[in-house]
Amino acid sequence: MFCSFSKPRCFLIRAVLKRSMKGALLIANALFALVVGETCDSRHEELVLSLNKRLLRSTEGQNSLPDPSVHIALRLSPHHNLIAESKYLNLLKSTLHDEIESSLNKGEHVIGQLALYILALRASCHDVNTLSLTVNQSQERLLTQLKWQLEEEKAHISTKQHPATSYYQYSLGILALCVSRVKVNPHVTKKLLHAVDRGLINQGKTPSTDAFAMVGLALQCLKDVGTPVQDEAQLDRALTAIKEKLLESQRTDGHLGNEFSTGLAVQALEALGSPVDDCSAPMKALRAEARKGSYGRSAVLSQILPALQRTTYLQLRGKECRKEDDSLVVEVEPTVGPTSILSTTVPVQVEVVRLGNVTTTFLIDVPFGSSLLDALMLLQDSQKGFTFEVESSRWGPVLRSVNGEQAQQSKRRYWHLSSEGTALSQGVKDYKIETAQKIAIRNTGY
Ligand code: B12
Repeated sequence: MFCSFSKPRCFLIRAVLKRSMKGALLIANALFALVVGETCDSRHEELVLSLNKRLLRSTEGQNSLPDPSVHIALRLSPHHNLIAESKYLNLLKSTLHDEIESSLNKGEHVIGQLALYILALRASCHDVNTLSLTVNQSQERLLTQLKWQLEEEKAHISTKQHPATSYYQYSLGILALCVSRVKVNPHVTKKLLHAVDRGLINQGKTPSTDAFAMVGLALQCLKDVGTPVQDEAQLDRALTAIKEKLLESQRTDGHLGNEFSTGLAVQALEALGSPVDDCSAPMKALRAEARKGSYGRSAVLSQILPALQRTTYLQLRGKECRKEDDSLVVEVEPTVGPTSILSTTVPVQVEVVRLGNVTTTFLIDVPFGSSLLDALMLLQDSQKGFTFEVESSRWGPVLRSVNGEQAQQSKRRYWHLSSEGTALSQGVKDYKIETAQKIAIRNTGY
């Protein structure tokens, strides 16, 4: 009966024992993590709660346009302040609603805003069918308008080989219909699948992790509800390709794409069945960045919070809004003392590349830590022949015109920003100048 370890049968027994012990150890570890709620970071919950409160605070006394993605993030959270959320929803239903209606009447493409608005309503379990928009004197339900917008975009892709907006917004449109349980035209889906196949999911001219994430969320939603598509295998291929792109986009610091796309990428991976657990590198990177204070802007935070809470936009489909925790309180923001004015200045070279590659270079010394916007204002005031204009957006001011030259979105152009040849990952107001550098502002097509 004794098993001598030299016998082949006993080798087998030993191997099986070893493997099952390893398995048992893994299971025991997982159980332990579950029981003690291990997160690899004992202050994970505390951080998430403080970000949640900060996002809630951003909705108070605001006089700019309410942001539907802020509402979605607040509603996806397990902690709520139901009164504040309901006030914000009313603001969306008045101000944002009117804004979308007015843009549609001007013939502007606002598919992304309309989609986010519908997702925000869904996040509060509001019956989307009770709301309509009056466009060119005809009143139509929100979802009907969204379907039309998608049809227009589909036609635009057929004639111009790209949507009037972007595949990011096109996907948001598909996602909003899918989450609202409205059938998506298989031809609309087909255009998106083609774009994935042909490598057209870009921001500007470079592949975009954010866009891959949004496309992934939309396609996964279609897959989950079993929406009929023309080619099932093509859908599966696209989902696999997107998952790979998202995983490949991981940088050495753990971020997927960059600091600002990691939130959406984590959310998409979660939805695509490749969960990013609390101990993973992207989650650690998100927490580290949040602690550094990089996610101060509410538009940014609204894309980070769902990821840190391991929730996804796909959950809006089955959201019931019953028995919700109502414990979230807005805390008074700690007052920050006056920032010390540093006397050090840094030299900045600003290179403006206009249409036709006409290049002009300006030099200016700016106080250490100035934003690029401050630097451009100093340059403008210094009467060296530099002028500029910005337009406001949810993400802050967007540079629109330089020395009288416009880079219009309607013409698929923008002023691309880079420092020492590397594209900036923030806009003019958030990017801070701490070292001598050459900033290039180039009129670019996308
Ligand atoms: C598509 C896109 C663009 C397109 C927008 C045009 C179009 N027709 O769609 C183009 C190529 C023009 C663009 C430009 C830039 N973008 Co961009 N963009 C996006 C993307 C992928 C989707 C935006 C969107 O459609 N949202 C849905 C709609 C419904 O929401 P919206 O608020 O109406 O969207 C508008 C604004 O977001 C605005 N916008 C787009 N990008 C940026 C960037 C900044 C700084 C600002 C203020 C506004 C802005 O254009 C959108 C369409 O009108 C986001 C990704 C994301 N995670 O959100 C990045 C994103 C917003 N962009 C980003 C950046 C950094 C830029 C640039 C600064 C890049 C550069 N180095 O030049 C420039 C802006 C330069 C300037 N002139 O001020 C960052 C912002 C990060 C941050 N902390 O501020 C993001 C998050 C991407 C990333 N992960 O790095 N972008």
